[in-house]
Amino acid sequence: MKNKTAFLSGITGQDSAYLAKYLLDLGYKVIGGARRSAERSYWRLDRLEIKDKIEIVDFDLLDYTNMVEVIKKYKPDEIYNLGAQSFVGTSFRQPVSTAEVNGMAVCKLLDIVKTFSPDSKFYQASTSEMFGEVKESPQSEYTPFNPVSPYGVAKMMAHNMVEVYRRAFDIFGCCGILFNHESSFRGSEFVTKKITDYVRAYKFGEVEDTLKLGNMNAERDWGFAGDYVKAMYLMMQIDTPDSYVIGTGEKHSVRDFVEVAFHCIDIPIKWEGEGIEEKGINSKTGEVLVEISEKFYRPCDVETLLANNMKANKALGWQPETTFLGLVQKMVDDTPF
Ligand code: NAP
Ligand code: G4F
Repeated sequence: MKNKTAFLSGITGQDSAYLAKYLLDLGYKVIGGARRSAERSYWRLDRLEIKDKIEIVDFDLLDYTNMVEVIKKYKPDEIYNLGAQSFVGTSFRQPVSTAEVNGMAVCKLLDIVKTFSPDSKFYQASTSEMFGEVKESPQSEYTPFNPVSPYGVAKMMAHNMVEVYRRAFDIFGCCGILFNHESSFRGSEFVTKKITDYVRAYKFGEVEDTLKLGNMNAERDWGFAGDYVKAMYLMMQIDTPDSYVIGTGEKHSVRDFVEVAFHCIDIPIKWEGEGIEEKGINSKTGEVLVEISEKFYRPCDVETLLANNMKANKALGWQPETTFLGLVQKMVDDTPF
């Protein structure tokens, strides 16, 4: 039997690295789409030693002609649309480009699939950020969306569009409503990576300043990216395309995350002060390690997220394998698995 072909947009990102490795190990031919930049970085693929096993092609979600060319040429068995402007904070400063890449481009890509490769299965990277100011807790596939960021609004448009193309045009379109998933491959601006990079630097005596953070009360359902890409794959293998919530069912605040990360290097943290005056202190030495900066607050924030992953558990047999402590430890140790 011929090996299946998978096309992954956003091949330079965190999730594509894990998914590409997973699919290559299953015998897939993997084609990775990367947009042009002054100097493309494949450090994640290099760390996994898979860069040379992937066919890299130019692919920009903002260029219709380019998207047509790639989909027409490869007609992949499976398309995983993982490319996006993925940082919520930036979406408040760049709402238009975020809407173009995360929303409108997905509509264009779906139409290209419908026209040039209607048998391709399509995976869309939807997000728990669409739940926004949550209407119920925990959140399932039936919880109404209520986004509070341009990122969430754009992703909701893409999500709804996939569901329309599934119903109206019979496209095999799946949406993974993924809750926050992290790893040592996470981009450095995300809060988990920012914290764990600091903790590791502190361990090696390499910090010169305190760690500055924003909303410490925000709660997230944080899981391990390596576990989540398996759910993406599973969604594309069952007979009927659908949308699934993927998360751990456990939530922690940013403050908890800081404590657990320092615990990984045997430093107990105590907290003093409130709001902008709050400080995280090394309780062994009295040294101030964490301070609050208004710079890292958002105009609106999602205060809490918690997944109900029952549907994925039943239909896909998926469940997370990595514990919260296991995830934080991997990040502090800077190990991808
Ligand atoms: P990531 O590490 O930020 O990767 C995003 C990728 O998209 C990068 O390869 C980036 O390329 C690419 N990209 C950006 N603009 C593009 C454009 N105009 N055309 C083509 N590619 C473009 O994100 P991730 O964490 O792997 O997330 C993967 C997907 O899942 C994203 O769609 C994200 O929104 C979504 N998601 C993530 C999470 C999470 O917790 N990680 C949760 C839910 C949903 P450059 O390297 O050139 O910037
Ligand atoms: O790490 P974050 O930037 O992730 P956020 O906003 O939840 O978005 C991530 O998860 C989404 C899934 O729900 C994805 F769709 C999205 O692509 C991305 O992967 O922030 C997490 C929380 C926020 O409440 C933020 O306000 O941490 C809070 N926070 C507090 N201090 C901070 C900081 N966030 C960042 N990035 N930097 C801080 O200093």
